[in-house]
Amino acid sequence: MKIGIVGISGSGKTTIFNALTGSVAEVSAYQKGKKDPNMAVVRVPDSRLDRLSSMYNPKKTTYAQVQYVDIGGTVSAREGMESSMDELLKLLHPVDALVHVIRNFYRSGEPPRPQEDLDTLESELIFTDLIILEKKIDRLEKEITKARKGNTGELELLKKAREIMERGEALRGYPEIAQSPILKGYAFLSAKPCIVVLNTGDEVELATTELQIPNAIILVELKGRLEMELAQLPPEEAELFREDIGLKEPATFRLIKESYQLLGLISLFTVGKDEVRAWPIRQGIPAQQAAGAIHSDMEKGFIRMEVTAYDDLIALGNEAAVAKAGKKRLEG
Ligand SMILES: Nc1nc2c(ncn2[C@@H]2O[C@H](COP(=O)(O)OP(=O)(O)OP(=O)(O)O)[C@@H](O)[C@H]2O)c(=O)[nH]1
Ligand SMILES: [Mg+2]
Repeated sequence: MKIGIVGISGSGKTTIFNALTGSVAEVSAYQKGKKDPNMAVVRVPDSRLDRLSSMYNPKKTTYAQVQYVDIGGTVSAREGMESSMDELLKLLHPVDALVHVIRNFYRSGEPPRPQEDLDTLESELIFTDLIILEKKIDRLEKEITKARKGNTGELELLKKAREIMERGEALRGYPEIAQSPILKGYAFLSAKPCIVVLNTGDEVELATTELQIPNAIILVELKGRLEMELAQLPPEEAELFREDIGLKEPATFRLIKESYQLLGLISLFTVGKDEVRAWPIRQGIPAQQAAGAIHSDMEKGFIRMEVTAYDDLIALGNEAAVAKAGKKRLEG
């Protein structure tokens, strides 16, 4: 499961990437001609896992993970598309969701224009999809008239998608289309779930309420540069600093948690003396498939799963008490 960090060039993508990962990728590198994407795996903070870990005292605690890819200089605000569409498509095709970073700080004297930047990239995504869509509709229509057969269901769905995008709307707001298995292979950019990160500088406070956020987009505001600097400090120092400014945890935690949800993932916990672990599973899948996330043998030989709800465990104190209260569930 991969999340692509996109945004207009110089919006602070690499800064946010560094804040998320604690790494030290060079900022402004894209402008200097470095085009390779930065990649990192980040653990998903989870206070429930921390609590379980303190209960069971295991040798090892393993967090769920999310992978981020920082894609350099996606679009230039003033000049429209800067990098070639093909290149962008190649990089974005495999990602499952997008984090769209928009600039909300002064840069070389230029005031922030978050709404304009947001709309620019949003239109680019839709525009890119429309080009692919038009070609495919054309081809399908020809096939159908020539052979008097063909996939009319697919054609109808593509036409519905076109209607939506011609109104300037992204497909992600229409789950029945965006998540349709028929269209999955196209990997439409505007169908990918998206979080907008308003990257606010220390010097300007812009009310987020002024931003018009398209449907089905989650907005997270954070101070990218400050968070990056904190993420690069030794943890104890960063914590002291945070206490000083009244922050309980890194602002990026919220972004990581939202990312995890955006991917449609929830955690299944396993506990024991050796390891307490959060396993990412797709929300809503049956117990047997969930067991498969832990080991494929467990899915094959699956009979039933005994489940304890986290809240019951915390309320009653231990597994025996949960069993005694008749609150263990059998699933599958
Ligand atoms: N004041 C301020 N400056 C920031 C902030 N975030 C990033 N910058 C500055 O903006 C410039 C660009 O930041 P990057 O993180 O390299 O932006 P980018 O989107 O990765 O840029 P490209 O990869 O070149 O497209 C750098 O000089 C950063 O120091 C912020 O929150 N506040
Ligand atoms: Mg960059």
